[in-house]
Amino acid sequence: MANERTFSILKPDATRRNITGAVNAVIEAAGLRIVGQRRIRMTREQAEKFYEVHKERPFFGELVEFMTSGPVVVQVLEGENAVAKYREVMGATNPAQAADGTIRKQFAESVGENTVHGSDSADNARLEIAQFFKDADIAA
Ligand code: 3AN
Repeated sequence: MANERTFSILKPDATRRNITGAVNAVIEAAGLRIVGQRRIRMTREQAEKFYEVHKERPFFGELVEFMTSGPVVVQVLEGENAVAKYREVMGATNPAQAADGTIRKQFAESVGENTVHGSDSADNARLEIAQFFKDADIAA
């Protein structure tokens, strides 16, 4: 698998607890390079668009509330097989099921407040990156 990019969000529970550096250390230790990074306050419109695939799910309202409840750090990560690698480093959605050493096992508070987002495919990574970054800011 060639060099690849994925999209990451350090969620409001991470900025609130001042652990963004600790999470970034795990990301970098796994061999992923942070090639784009910006701390933002997501608008309701941005959060609803970002999580559009989940809009019929019972937790959608709660998810949008949470993602707009405080600052987030949006990131572009690069590395060998970055999409799958980052999913592995994040761990299972529910921290109770996440493997030892994963970000969610170490830091996540609950299935909703689970510290990080990572794209689930290379196609979604491209779309998600385009929602939050200009090409010129993340040029190789
Ligand atoms: P992942 O983030 O591991 O790809 P998804 O795509 O199933 O997981 O869910 C997207 C986000 O929705 C999760 N990161 C989590 O914040 C939230 N979420 C998923 N399942 C639940 C749930 N049962 N209750 C509350 N929030 C949830």
